[in-house]
Amino acid sequence: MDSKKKEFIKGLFEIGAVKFGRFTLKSGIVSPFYLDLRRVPSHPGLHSLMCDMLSEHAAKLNFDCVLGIPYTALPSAALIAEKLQKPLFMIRKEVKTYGAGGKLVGDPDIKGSCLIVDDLITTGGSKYETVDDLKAEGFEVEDILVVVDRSANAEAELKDHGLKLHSLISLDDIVELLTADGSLTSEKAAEIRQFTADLAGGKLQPAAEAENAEQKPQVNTNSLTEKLLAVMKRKKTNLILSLDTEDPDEFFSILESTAEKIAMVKTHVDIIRDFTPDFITRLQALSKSGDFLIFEDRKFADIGNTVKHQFYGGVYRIAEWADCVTSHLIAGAGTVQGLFPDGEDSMQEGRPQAAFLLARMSSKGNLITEEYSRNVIAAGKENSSLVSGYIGHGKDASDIKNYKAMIPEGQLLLMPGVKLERGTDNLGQQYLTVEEAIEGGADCVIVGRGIIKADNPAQEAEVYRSRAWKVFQAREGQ
Ligand code: S5P
Repeated sequence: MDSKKKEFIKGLFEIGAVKFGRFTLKSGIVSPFYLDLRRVPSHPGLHSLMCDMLSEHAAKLNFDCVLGIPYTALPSAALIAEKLQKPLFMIRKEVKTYGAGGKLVGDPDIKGSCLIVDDLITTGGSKYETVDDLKAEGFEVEDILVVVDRSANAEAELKDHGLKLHSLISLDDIVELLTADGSLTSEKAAEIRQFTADLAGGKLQPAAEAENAEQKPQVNTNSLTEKLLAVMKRKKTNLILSLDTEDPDEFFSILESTAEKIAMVKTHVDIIRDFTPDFITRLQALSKSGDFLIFEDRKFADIGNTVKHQFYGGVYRIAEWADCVTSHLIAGAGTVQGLFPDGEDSMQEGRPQAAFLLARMSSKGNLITEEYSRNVIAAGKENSSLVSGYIGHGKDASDIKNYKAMIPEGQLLLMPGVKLERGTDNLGQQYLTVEEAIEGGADCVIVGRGIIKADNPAQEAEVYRSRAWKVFQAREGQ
């Protein structure tokens, strides 16, 4: 795969134009991936890369004019036409019932062979209407150029109709690259391949209109969740280290020695003594080299406007470096909406970010009621593009199971208050065992003093990692 293709696919993933999870297409078919190239023109760098690639490809073909199918492909068709100095046409989506001209927008005196440009192709059939419209207007059509070919057999199908399909990338290219760089698990990759094979084999029948239709996530996953799950799979760990120390030297010494054991490090950045921005630079470098995410346990709780300042501004500028954060919902869903005021698009440089909501707590005498937990989870489900899951706890494994049953598929349960043995501290913290937490349904355990106060934190982290992962695998295997 050439370097432009690689850069383009990574860019698509970063801006959320490619997502993995469970998505219901307009046809009702549940798809394990989601492609939305409508986002691309809003990212000028990525858009010009895409249009360069399209123009390079188009330059090798023989045609007289260019036609873009609305809406996503219109700006790309315009840029190709501009670059190659060919006449541009567009086709109307809505039928015009008055004035001159039918479906075609452009100079009616120009004819010739027309290159059709579109963003996606799922089935060959979806392009015939445009081909027929063009022919009815006196054009010839031989070539169709799309950005992503996500079909299994559109090329062959179109060939039978005398049309040649060209694409910049295929779904296979996306799956291959994102699996190689660890953004996608091999299980998910296999699921996607199976899905396209089933689609091609007619086992799943898409409605023709599904192609450019609004695809809405059915439940409840988002890119940060996928990224966390990919790290967990890759490193075989569902351990989150809660590194609650005031001493930055101790912080980094423990983090360096435990990095390979953890999926995320949970920080309370406001307890760090003599905080300087260097702390963040170092933390980010380690997160990259050690392949773990950064989870700032800020427990936002204020109205949306205030948390916006707390997240983006101040000394810590948490939004610039945290992959995820904790938030209460006592002030209502406005709190998470304040964290991500433009939805997923407010996230930094396309880096996925999300919140975990405190739906239950581990501390004795906390004031959270069953009804409150339920309402938090309902609001988290409503905002599932911003909420990856919940912090929770329970009396025992069976209590956690009941709680887990309330959590929608696709969202995660993270559990603090976990040690190797049950117990309490002298300030009301209550500990369950690793096994109780995971058997009950926790997807990750959050462990602080159990590891950082051990004589050898690295060794202890391995004990927690292996115990938690073993139970998790046994549970997931069922
Ligand atoms: O209910 C909760 C929620 C959280 S995020 N109970 C908790 O203990 N936590 C956090 O988990 C707490 O702020 C601390 O950072 C960590 C538990 O640390 P430990 O030392 O008791 O394991």
